[in-house]
Amino acid sequence: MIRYLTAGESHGRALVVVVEGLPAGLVISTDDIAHELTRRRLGYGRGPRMRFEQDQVTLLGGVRHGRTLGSPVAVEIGNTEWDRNPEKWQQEMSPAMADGPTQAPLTQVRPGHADLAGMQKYGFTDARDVLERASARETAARVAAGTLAKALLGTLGVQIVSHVVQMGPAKATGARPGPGDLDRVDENEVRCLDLEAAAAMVAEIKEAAKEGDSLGGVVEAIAYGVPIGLGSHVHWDRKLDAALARAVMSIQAVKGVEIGDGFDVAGRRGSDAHDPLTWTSADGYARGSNYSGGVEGGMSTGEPVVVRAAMKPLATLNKPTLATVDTASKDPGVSFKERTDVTAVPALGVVVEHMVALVLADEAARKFGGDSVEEFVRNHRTFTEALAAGPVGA
Ligand code: EPS
Repeated sequence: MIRYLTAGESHGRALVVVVEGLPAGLVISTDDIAHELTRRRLGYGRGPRMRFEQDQVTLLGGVRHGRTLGSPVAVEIGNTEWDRNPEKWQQEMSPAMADGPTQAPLTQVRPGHADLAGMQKYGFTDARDVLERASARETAARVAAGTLAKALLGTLGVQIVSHVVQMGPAKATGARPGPGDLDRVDENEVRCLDLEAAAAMVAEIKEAAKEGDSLGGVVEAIAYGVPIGLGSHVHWDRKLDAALARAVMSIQAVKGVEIGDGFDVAGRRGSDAHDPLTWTSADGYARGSNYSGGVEGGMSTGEPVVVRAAMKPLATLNKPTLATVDTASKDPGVSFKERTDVTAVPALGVVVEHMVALVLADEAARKFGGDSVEEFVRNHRTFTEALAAGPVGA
């Protein structure tokens, strides 16, 4: 089973992630991780930090000569802000007692952010003690872990893509992209294949930017080639859709998760809400549609796994207008000003891909096991062959 822990604050020295449970022999490089981190940083609507933050990747352990050793893999993602702006951050975020306390505590908490609840829960008087970890910068560490998960899934032929389907009020229509289609996506743009919708999305972002406001939206991730039988119907905490929902909901600012056409089918009749089955001797089973998003009874069906995530507009506004209270003086006011993004919805797509990859890799490791990649792949092949030859068939 694949476990991982992330640590690190948004403006600290670095983020780190330790991934345990990967088999030996997985081909991985710092370039692979850096590539995915770059995709996460780009996307139209990001703030100025994303242009100068460089995500310096170091593999600290678990990889030798380009392959995993079966030991925990540790990845460090250095914050270039730390070195670029030493006067600003190195004392403010220093672990040493002698460097504190801060001269500039943040007390005008942002409505909708973790600030107030975090201060109340942990007994802090400076919102920075909360916001540094609540920041979506932490998703860089998850994407690094997810790159390893994607590589493992790649040995089984699984491919995961994502696209933006809604930005504020602007919605995309049209077909779900296939594995190769996303090659056409410009990672600097809104990451939407419906070009008319993409233009409307850019217009929405420009408009919100002008007003110092922020935008939410919806992304969709699709995993192709997922083996039949990941997850299980037998117990609530073994259901694949439940694991996906938890993982995706845990991403900063996500307020809704949908598997397949979950919310849409709720409004239909049963006769029009399920995926009809056919069987031919040449191709085995086929489903005429994929309303279920590739998961039935908590198990993968072999159809593409489809996960959608709704992100609220970021609570940090470039022009703060939401009413708040200063936690020190209790005076009314507007929240403190933080540099921020107009929207992080395109980046969310990349993060969802990697959280989906981590869940699917965990479930695949649980089902197929193996200490080496060779054994993992062999066990998958044996299962697939036995399934095709078995009484129910594939
Ligand atoms: C964020 C605010 C911005 C974003 C940051 C998340 O950072 P800063 O306040 O330093 O300009 O750039 O996102 C990232 C750093 C990242 O890597 O995604 C926030 O308020 O959460």
